[in-house]
Amino acid sequence: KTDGGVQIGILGAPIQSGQRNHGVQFGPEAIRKAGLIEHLDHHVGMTIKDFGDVEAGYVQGHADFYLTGKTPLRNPTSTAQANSKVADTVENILKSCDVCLTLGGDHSTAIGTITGHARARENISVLWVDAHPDLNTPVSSPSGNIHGMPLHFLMHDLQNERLSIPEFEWVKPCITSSNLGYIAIRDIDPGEIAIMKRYNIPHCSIREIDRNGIAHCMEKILDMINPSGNRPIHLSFDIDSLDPSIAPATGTRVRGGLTYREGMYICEEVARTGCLSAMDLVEVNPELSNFREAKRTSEVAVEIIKHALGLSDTYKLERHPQQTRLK
Ligand code: 6HN
Ligand code: MN
Ligand code: MN
Ligand code: MN
Repeated sequence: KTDGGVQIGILGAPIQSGQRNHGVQFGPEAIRKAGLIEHLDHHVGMTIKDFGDVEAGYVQGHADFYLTGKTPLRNPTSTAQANSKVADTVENILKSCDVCLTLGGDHSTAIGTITGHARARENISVLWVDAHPDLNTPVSSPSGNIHGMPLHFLMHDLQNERLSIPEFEWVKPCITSSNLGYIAIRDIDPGEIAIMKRYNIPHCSIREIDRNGIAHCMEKILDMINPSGNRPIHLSFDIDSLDPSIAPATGTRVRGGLTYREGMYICEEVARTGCLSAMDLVEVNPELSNFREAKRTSEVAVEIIKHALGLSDTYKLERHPQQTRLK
């Protein structure tokens, strides 16, 4: 870091083994092709460093699983091994960069990114923007897909729910219910509702956004997960939080999602905290729609990232000229 500006490290994580749709491993490529680096480059006070893609090493058709009594836990080996590399790489990137941006891949990738982030920085808070809370345990999961379970590996409160899987042993709990917040959730499994209530996990569902508006919701949720205003924020953005009409190329579409501006507003407010320290942009699957829709989804992903990094014009217009960094 030479100019005192913000250094952004970018990592691709083409992980697909956390779910069963082919194509989500092409998310990083699709987002790059939509012009990510070109859009981020040449901004005064910001340097971009592309670290390429992690080797995800998934063998198609290779399906190991654990029987949990109800559904099998799918692909634990591939998912654990790829995420272990993601964790090491994110940790490393954060040694030289202010912000690490990871392009998924499915949302199991957050096991790696949050672990790496928590190793590199103390007291992180996680803002989970998603149609789903991704809080299932192997037993509560209706699908056996690990992308619906990343947070149970990471939360202190849920360690008793973990299966003992040797490949996942490196994952240590690093977040609690007071530093995790949800926004835009609307498709929540019964086991997830029970956990959210038991541990009082901060959330603004899509219904609360309907009722109180996105501005109020962002104020509330940021205040809950980052009351002192100085914790490093991990923004985990699942593209399916947006309405499927805006971001159709994704594996678990849920109607009634965020509008385009609501999605961008969430990111602008994160930028405004000046605390963004790591970000995931996950679940873009260019194979699940036609070419035009896939392109549109990737372009929206680029916009989401730009807004989170404080590069939207609307945000710049409002920003005080004295403010440096992302604030
Ligand atoms: N995602 N709750 C469902 C499940 O299978 O556990 C859906 C999970 C979706 C996960 O979108 O990242
Ligand atoms: Mn998700
Ligand atoms: Mn989701
Ligand atoms: Mn559901």
